[in-house]
Amino acid sequence: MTTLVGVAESLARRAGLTALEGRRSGDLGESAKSSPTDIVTRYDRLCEREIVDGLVSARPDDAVVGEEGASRPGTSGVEWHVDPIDGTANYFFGLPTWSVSIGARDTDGPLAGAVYLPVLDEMFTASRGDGAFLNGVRISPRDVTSVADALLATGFGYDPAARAAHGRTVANMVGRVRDIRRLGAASVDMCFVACGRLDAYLEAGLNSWDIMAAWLVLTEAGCLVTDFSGGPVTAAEVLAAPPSIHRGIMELHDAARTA
Ligand code: LIP
Repeated sequence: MTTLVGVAESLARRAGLTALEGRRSGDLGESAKSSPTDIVTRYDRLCEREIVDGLVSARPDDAVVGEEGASRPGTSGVEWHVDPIDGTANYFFGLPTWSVSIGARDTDGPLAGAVYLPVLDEMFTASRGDGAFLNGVRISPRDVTSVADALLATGFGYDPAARAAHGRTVANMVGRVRDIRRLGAASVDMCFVACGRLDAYLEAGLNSWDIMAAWLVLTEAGCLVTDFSGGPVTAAEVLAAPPSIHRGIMELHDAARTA
């Protein structure tokens, strides 16, 4: 029987190849979604359809929810959260950091997940209790001990007021860390913390499909993933870092928000 992570991995790879072919075709069929800068392409929809069809055939009793509208009830207690293209703006502009993100959860949290970066041919995978992997090799975060040394990543979401407020917060933080990156895909930021390419990540206003798979990659790699107050993470607030700097990043963010 194929494992949950095996299902996630093979569907993420297949959808990633579909999206890559779409990119090469040059006709992305894009349109605006929640705001003029929040775009969706024909390939977001096509990849979601491919993934949902694959889940229905491999796991007919599971529930599925997807960024482009997929919503299917289930009876097994397992729920899949699918972002067919996380980082659609990057995809549209031809930047390499976008992913296909597929995560499964039950009532105890994330169970299995795959985040696939087609341009880089990088597959991040995790299943609960079994560690986190990049292309089959176990990963862990960088050994960072001070906030001042940390390379932080963040994102801005699409709500204009929230973007402006977060911009001010980030301006208050940038002088206190090594530097700040905005790569443009939450799942990629999170996986990059898990493998030590970044040291910490924080963002507000995400959705379950942005974080489900990468949340597990992070925790299985040994990182802490919480909300901005150190409580249980929700899509509304994500703060991920190795335990050595998690509290420090949280305190810095808190001070920067109210400065
Ligand atoms: C996007 C993220 C990005 C974040 C946006 C959005 P999409 O996902 O991954 O980093 O800042 O709020 O959620 O819309 O490209 O799938």
